[in-house]
Amino acid sequence: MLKKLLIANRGEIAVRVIKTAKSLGYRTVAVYSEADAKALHVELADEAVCIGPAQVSASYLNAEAIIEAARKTGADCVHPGYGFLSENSGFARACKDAGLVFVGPPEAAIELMGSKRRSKIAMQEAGVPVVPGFEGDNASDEELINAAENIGYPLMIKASAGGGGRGMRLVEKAAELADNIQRARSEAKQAFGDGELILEKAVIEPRHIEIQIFADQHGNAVYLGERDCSVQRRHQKVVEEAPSPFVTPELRQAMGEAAVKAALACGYEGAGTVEFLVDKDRNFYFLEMNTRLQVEHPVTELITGQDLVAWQLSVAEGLALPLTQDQIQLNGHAIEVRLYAEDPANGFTPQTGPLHQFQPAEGEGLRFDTGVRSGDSITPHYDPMLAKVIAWGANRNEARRRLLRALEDTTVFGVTTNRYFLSRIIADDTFGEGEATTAFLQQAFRDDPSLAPKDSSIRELALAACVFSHGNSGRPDVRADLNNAWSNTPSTVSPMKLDTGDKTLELLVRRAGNHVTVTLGEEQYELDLESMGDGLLCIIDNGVRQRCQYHRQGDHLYLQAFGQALAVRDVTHQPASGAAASGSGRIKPPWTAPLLMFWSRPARR
Ligand code: MV4
Repeated sequence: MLKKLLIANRGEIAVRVIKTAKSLGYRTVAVYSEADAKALHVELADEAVCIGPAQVSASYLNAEAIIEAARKTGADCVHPGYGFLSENSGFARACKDAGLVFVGPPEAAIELMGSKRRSKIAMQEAGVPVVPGFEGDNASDEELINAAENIGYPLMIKASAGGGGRGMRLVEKAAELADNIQRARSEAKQAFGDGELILEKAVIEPRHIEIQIFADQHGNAVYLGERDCSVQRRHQKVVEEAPSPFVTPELRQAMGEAAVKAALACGYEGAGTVEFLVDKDRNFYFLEMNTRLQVEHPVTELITGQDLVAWQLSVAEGLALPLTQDQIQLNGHAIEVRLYAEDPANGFTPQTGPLHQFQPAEGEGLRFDTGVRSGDSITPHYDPMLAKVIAWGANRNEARRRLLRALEDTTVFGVTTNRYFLSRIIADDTFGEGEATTAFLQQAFRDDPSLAPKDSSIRELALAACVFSHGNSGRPDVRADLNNAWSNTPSTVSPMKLDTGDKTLELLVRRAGNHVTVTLGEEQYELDLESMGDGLLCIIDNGVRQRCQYHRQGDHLYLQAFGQALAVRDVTHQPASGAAASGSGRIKPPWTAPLLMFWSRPARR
């Protein structure tokens, strides 16, 4: 009987695994780097061992330190999560040698699937369709060039040791072949220490559809439907869903059976994913097999009602699969998006810094898988994914609607995120029709407003002005306060300077009772302030009552309104930059005393 599980990972997947392990009665051991001492996965585990400094090569990739942590704590099994050492056959072997059960497939299967060339040959022999091409052993340039004549164009050159789009080149015509082979070869040597290349006919605008499989130690294997991961950006998955809107019951069965054949052919055990390219005529081709639990496994869990981590632990312990193929039923539709601390308007640059507030939305059919909470910092050491936001619905549009609401109602204050970009994709008509291929983001979506820097609207700025001018942050009883302090003061006009990061804007804020008029250059915007407090601002805009969330930290304000986020700083009282900025720092505001009383009322505390 297995009793104590060490989770050789961090972040949301460590948290995810710990939750199931605990619920099944396992003791859990977290490992962590010095940068993660206060991380959620460490807090949730029963025991935790520091395995080294922040950089991954010294901690989460440090197999020896991890195995030593297992020995010290008496763990009897190791879950590798995804990434890091999860597909490292040497680590699987080292676990076994140390007397630990590796919650994953046998080393030989990991190793085989690590070679594009060998896995393709093995799959072809097992009767799994593969993309027509050439898989010669350590083929020379000349052999590749000769083989290309029979394949035709366009074709793909792929590094045998590559994967996930790395070491791949598209060649449109024969004249470009030799040069591309040379480049691909030297890149592959550089990146993987192995220059072996294969050739494949290029599939045009394919869909990426993968099959979740499970196998046990008794020769049983099943498939748990597919996931459509066609919406990708530079080989990074952005949206994943199950079932695929493109897959018919017949195609599902054919792909599922092919994936099971793939698993049985390589002596597989545990959770695996067989990736396929699917062309517009619904021909499918084996691409690669991932020998780990994948990031996007929750969508499969939501439509099958199964806990895949529980399945993994059960298979690792030697039990037979919990269900037979005909007991596996798909119910409804699930869509996952990856919420990242990154800036889509600036080339998706990763964002770091304090996460002042992170409040997942709540609602029917929603699941958040996350490894962070308010107060954590997003550091440059690790992947800046904040959460996987997953919605289930009885049908696809119900899942889309719930996911959109979840994205709009989740607050992330402190770092820029891809939240608006994700919302735009889920709301998109092409995506809605189920017509997004792997080319979608690059083609139909390339000019989307979420990908360009945007000036703050006067509407957003007016909301910010309301919060700042009210002079306090987060008290629950501001409605009463508003009525007293605002309604009874005479009408006031005051200037306000807001720094939106790339520019400083000068507003004029006029107030009469709860009626606020904001002017920015030629533009003017009016609203009635209804209530404010507890991070919620309620206004009436043209007769419509609206709510928006905010978080204030001194003169910094984070605001989420109308589906978009805004971070601004009140610089009204800041000294002008340059010579005037020297000295005490604070300069006297230029306006008169009665205004000052109202606008600069000190925060209570
Ligand atoms: C291909 C292909 C077209 N034809 N192979 C990219 C990731 C890597 N796993 C394989 N990839 C591709 N291989 C042939 N023969 C197109 C892609 C591809 C792709 C595949 C899946 C998801 C997104 C993609 C985006 C661009 C290209």
